[in-house]
Amino acid sequence: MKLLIINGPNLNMLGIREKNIYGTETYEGLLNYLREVCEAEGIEASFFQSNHEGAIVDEIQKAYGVMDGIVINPAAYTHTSVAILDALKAVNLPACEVHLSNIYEREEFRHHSYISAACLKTFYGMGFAGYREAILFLRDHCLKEMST
Ligand code: CA2
Repeated sequence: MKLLIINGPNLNMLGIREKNIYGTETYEGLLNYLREVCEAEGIEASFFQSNHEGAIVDEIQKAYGVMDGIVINPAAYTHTSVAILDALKAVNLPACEVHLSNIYEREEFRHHSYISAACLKTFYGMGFAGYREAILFLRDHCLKEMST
C-alpha cells in the first residue's frame, strides 16, 4: 500500500515557535515518527511539504493512479483553499485530514475546513498521533475495499 503524506505551509517550522500549540518536536522529528509508523505497518510512504498552494495541487494530481491514499495536513490552506479541495476531489483517492491542534478550540476562522469535504475523516488535536490514526484508518479502509 502506498500513501502520500502532505504537510502544508509553515509545518517545516515545527518545534521552532508556538511550541505551546504545536509541540517541541521538529518537522524532521515528525518525518522520523511517520517513517517508523509506516515501516511497522508495511506501508510505503512518500512525504511532501510545501508552502505553496499550487505545488500541493501538483503533488495531489501526481498521486493519481500511483498512490492508494492521501494523508494531508493542509495547515493554513485548510481554511482558504478551494484549489486543494478540488484537486482531492479530482483524483478521488481515499484521503484523511490531520491537524496537530484542536482547530475547533482556537480562533473562529480555524473552525471551518474546505478540505474536509474531500476527506473520509479528520483527526485533530492529537499531535503527531493524529497522523498515525489517519494512516491506520486508510490502511483499514483500503483493506476493506480490496476484500469487496
Ligand atoms: O493544527 C494544525 O495542524 C494546523 O493545520 C496548523 C496550521 C494552522 O494554520 C491550522 O489552522 C491548524 C499552522 C501550521 C504552522 O506551524 C507552525 C510551526 C511553527 C511555528 C509556527 C507555526
